[in-house]
Amino acid sequence: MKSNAPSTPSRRRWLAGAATAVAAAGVSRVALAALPEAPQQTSADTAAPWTPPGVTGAGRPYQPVVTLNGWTLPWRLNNGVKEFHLVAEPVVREMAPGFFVNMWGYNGQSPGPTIEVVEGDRVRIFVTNRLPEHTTIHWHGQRLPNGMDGVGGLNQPQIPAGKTFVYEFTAQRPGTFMYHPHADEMVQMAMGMMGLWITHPRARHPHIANVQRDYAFLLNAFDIKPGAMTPQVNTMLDFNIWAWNSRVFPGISPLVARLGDRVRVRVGNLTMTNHPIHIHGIEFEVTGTDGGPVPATARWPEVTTDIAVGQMRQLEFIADEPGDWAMHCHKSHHTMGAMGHGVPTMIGVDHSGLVRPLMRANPDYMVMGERGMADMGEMQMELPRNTFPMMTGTGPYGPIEMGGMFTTLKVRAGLGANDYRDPGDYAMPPGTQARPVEVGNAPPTTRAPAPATPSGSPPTPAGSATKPAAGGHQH
Ligand SMILES: [Cu+2]
Repeated sequence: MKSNAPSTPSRRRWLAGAATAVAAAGVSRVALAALPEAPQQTSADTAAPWTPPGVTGAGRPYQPVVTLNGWTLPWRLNNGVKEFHLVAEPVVREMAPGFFVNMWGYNGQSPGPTIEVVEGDRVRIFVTNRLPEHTTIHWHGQRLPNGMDGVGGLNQPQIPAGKTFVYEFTAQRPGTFMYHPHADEMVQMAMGMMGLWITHPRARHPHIANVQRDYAFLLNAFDIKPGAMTPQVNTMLDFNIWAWNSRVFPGISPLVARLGDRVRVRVGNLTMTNHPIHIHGIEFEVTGTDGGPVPATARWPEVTTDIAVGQMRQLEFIADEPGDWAMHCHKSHHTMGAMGHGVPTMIGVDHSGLVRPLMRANPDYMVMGERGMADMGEMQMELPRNTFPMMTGTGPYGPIEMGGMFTTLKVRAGLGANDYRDPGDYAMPPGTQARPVEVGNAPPTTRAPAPATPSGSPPTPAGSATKPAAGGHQH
């Protein structure tokens, strides 16, 4: 029998069983014929949420997750087991329009596709290694047998280049998880190898609300010299490209919500530093971590929440203010591109006398930054090939002066329930926008007089403190 002959269902079942039996030992050529398809995604657009065909899994139907500039990996059902096929391989990711980077990822993209299952599902994941070196996958945050945890050398032999291994376990806890290699981790994660895993609750869960929109993305960072295409993999802290799902603004899709929707945003951090994620216009609560859902009594309102390295946070809010609201990492360097990195500070430096001689030596010489650096957002300076400007993204009123870890939350009335399309710029009701005013003959500003000391007494000399008199103990 030819190994590529169409398999009968019973043969497929038998082979899947055989593949499980040889977990951590490589799958034979014959068994490969029974592998589930490994769909590829080449577009960096946000894919529509994936709804399983005809089946809703082990539990009730769920609101599927929308992975920002990503997609959900389809599965096939094999004797009640959801089977997935991840292929670890070199990919080219377009991080922003015209900015292409050599990465390592899964199934054509970095990050890899989101795996989306229901609590209690039996899950079998085939992992084919098409990298030039060995790899493994660790299922961050999952309850599973020790031999499925994916730490190369500790829990399993590494998956050699060219081989396929299979992982199998039951998705025990509902929540948001991540996956990434636990093999040559520094290099493989610096190259973009990571993905999201969502487990929906099987039944109504006391600490998990129904939401109308459910977004997910990973924070990741790269060190890519301007003009280069391949990240520096040994960088420890000095990254220059700050990304969400390996995309940088203006390459990041907006989060679109219908007015009044309850919105969940799942954010995981696989960079080398923490990221305070800030959303304008609304208040949110952290309703879950990779450790599980947070009871309502333990939540508090926030507009920024810090997401430490290796952590995942679920933010939830009611989208009850229409508009285009900024949403970004609050570390201001993380909303800048590579060209803002390592530029000398020139504020207050008058180097006008130097410009002419410098331009004689270098006709491309430019004066930058002596009045701040806002000009950089407008400047059409010639960039090295294949990078993106220091500040970038343009709104209806000019340059937004943000790139990297930035996007918008677009809240609109009257959207369709499953309409995730960018609704365009927000039309502000008349009279609700900051505007210039004519100040006429405004009086000149004067420096306020120094405050008088109480009852005209001389200021207390530095270093001596007067103990306030305590009531009832006057001396
Ligand atoms: Cu940040």
